[in-house]
Amino acid sequence: MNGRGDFPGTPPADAARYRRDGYWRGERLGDLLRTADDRQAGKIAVVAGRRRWSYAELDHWADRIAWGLLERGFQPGDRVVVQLPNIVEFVVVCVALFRVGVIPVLALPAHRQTEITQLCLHTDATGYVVADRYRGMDYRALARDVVAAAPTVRRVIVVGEPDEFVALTDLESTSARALPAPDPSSVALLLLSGGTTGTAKLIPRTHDDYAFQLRATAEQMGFDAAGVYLAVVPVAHNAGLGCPGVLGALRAGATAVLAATPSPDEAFPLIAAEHPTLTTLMPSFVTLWLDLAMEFDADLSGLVLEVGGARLPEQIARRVEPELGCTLTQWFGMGEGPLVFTRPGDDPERRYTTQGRPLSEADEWRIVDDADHEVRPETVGHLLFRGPTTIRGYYRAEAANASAFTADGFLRTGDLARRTADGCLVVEGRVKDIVNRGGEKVSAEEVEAHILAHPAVRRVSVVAVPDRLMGEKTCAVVVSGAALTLGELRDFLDGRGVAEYKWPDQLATVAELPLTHLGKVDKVALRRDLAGKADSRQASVI
Ligand code: OOB
Repeated sequence: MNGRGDFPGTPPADAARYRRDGYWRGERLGDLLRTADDRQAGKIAVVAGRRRWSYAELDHWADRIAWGLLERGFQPGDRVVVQLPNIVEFVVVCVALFRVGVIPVLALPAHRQTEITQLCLHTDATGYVVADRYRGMDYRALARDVVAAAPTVRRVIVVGEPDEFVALTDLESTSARALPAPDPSSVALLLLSGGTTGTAKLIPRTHDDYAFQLRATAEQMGFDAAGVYLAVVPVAHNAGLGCPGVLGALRAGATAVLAATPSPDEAFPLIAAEHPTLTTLMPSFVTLWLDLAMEFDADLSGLVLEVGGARLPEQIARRVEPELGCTLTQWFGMGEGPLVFTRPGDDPERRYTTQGRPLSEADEWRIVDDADHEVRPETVGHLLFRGPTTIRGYYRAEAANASAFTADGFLRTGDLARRTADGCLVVEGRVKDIVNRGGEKVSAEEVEAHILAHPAVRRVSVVAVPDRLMGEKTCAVVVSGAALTLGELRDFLDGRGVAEYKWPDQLATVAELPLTHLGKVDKVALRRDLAGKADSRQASVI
């Protein structure tokens, strides 16, 4: 166990091996933005909107926030929930927290009262950082509800107008103090898992392992100080944060450009203005970029795309390079640490049809049958994963840990995959009960629990239905005692403070849910029934 028994860490023998072989090098994430020479100090680190910040400016800003956090009594090891969009403050706040050894818990801007309160309670968070308003949402109102429900949250820090809370500008301090030097093997940040359970599981990533991920992904993508990384996905998600993402760009001494969304009307002008060399996209947006590239007359040459988070259909993959003029790499990644991807120099067939090879030689992966026996190449099975970036246990989740890992420490990814004859991974499906909605993961169990609280609902099952743009959407299949519309159901979830991306896109009412011989809802049969009804246009799907 690690961090006062909060989670099982990497066993000492494996940790020693990862250090001996140079994967873990004792780096600290708080050293991001520090500048080795004067030329680097003046270089642009972050671009957002019309503003540009140099390494030196952000380095000093992060120090002032770090000093302010210490002045206000934040201690190394404390947890602080950070819910910020793609703005420069996300970067300086995270780096300041790393410098103090306070652990950011990275929530998504889409999360609402239910999710944030759960995160605060689960981690005993002492602080919560928000923007005042963002895309029509007042996060101070959200903070009021969270503080009332989670008493450990002593301070809410607001980027912008603080109302009764503390403004980030007031928290900053100019009185320099010695900063603690967190142990590189300690937890640097907590990421949210694309979970399967009723509440999100938290992923403890250490300075050592995350620094390795930042360094190795950048190197293997050919991304160095001359690079420009464009962040169009939420930077709070591992894909845009650390593969190499915004933090990897800063570690490499490169420039990170922050965009609010991947929508072509924002992304394409930014690409024309800033000439990024690398960006990360979920497959749903690849389709949208292909649909609209002609209209915008976009020139994407010189850009490498990292596409992952959900299945990229082969026919879409094959269109990317001829139609967009950029280089495609496919990624299979998880917040839990496994990273498998094609490199820009890989043969095009490999890049169009597989998710490539793992990040490091020290990564071990197995494809197994239901009895955990390894299967032959080209045979589909369960993907298990272990290595220097992959966690050995979730944070404060003893029961989930017992089933999510094998006895010898492999993560059960919940994904179905095969290994090609030349050693590449191809993801073929999954067994875990989630809806992968354009890369955003929705736990069926979590949504079912919320819907079941509706007085008209007797039984419910939440399943994925295919969607051209999003890949999958969410369908709630209910047995109800009274009339219920999709709108009413969505309003109900809104009222419960559930993030909008988890609300069902469709509602189907049925007389009974099909059951397996064990008495559990038979989701395979349910999906088949839904598809059949949709085909014959008899569905009560709204
Ligand atoms: C990324 O991370 P998460 O934690 O949001 O989601 C992980 C899950 C995987 O277990 C798998 O079910 C799905 O997302 N997934 C894919 C995939 N890549 C991820 N399913 C099919 N094909 C793929 N290529 O999604 C993530 C983290 C870092 C980099 C990229 C993606």
